[in-house]
Amino acid sequence: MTAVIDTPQAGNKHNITGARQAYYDKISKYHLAPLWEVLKGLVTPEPKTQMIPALWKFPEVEKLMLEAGDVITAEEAERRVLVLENPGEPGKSKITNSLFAGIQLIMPGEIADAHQHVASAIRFVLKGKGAYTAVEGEKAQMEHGDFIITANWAPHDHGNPGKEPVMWLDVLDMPTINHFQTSFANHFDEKMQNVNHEDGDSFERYATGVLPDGAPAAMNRSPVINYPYKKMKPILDRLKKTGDIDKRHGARVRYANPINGGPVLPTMGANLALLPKGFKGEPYRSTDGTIFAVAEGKGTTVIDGKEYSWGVNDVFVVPPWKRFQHNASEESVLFSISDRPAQEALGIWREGN
Ligand code: 1HN
Repeated sequence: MTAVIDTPQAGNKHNITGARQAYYDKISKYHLAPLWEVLKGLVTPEPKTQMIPALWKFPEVEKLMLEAGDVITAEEAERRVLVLENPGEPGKSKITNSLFAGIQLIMPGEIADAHQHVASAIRFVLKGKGAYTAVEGEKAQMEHGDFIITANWAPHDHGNPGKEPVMWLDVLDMPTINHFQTSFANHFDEKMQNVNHEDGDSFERYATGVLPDGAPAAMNRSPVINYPYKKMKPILDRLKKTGDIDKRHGARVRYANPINGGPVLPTMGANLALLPKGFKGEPYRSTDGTIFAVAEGKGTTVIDGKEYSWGVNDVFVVPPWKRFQHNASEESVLFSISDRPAQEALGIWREGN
């Protein structure tokens, strides 16, 4: 038998390429493919992402969003949301590989009907007063900076009986759910769900140092519907006052599930951080691509060597493992959300500088 040593070293490159290609063509008919041709792209020495850093300026988004108010009603749209598309992957309805983000508008007098789905959602309220989100029987009045959760399969509807347009940031784990191809959804016949818990009920019941007697010992999502900004901001002020300021993140709290201290949702976790005026953060990176929304203040964040200037209600995204560093020219408050809880549950989360 004549063995042809088809290696580039043998100076026979042209020949092997042809032979290999013929082999690849042949095996493809059996739905087989050579791992060795793709291995380096699959198992990379460092996280690789097609996502790129991006920032959405609120004044621009607000103007375009209000135009959507003229073009389509909330009823027609079901949800009047402008998707924040990562420019690295337009058309995929993703801001990171695992998360969806959008800006939602509800005009005075409108209702966004009750539905439920497997994807979990959070709202971070940007602008306007007088709207509510009803979740699992609690009607949460929405105010700037409020952080509202809608867990897997929780019925939810929105309404605006007030006088102003109301806008918020929606973040959903939808790309994660669709990665597993496990999406279910259901629309209720009633436009609005029955509300039997007053505004703030779940916060007072679960997040003030006591738990209702008999509360479950294990719960993989928080029972709190709204973490109001009015209650969170003074905690940041306390941290600042005593100098509890992380060199990378500022004076930061993590929104917690009061049942077990864990993240608010198994797929998404959020933080709120105060950056004192003049704060110049140390560089940081982590494997959880992170979405930031500016609750207060003004500053810049350098992401992967490029500077992004932000102001109130701007939203920006730092893709996985991209180094970032915050600077605050005014005292600022940054909300952030990522898929860190999901990565931690799988043991794959890493951080560095
Ligand atoms: C959704 O149900 C809402 O309920 C917002 O407000 C955004 C994006 C994708 C899929 C479902 C909402 C959404 C969504």
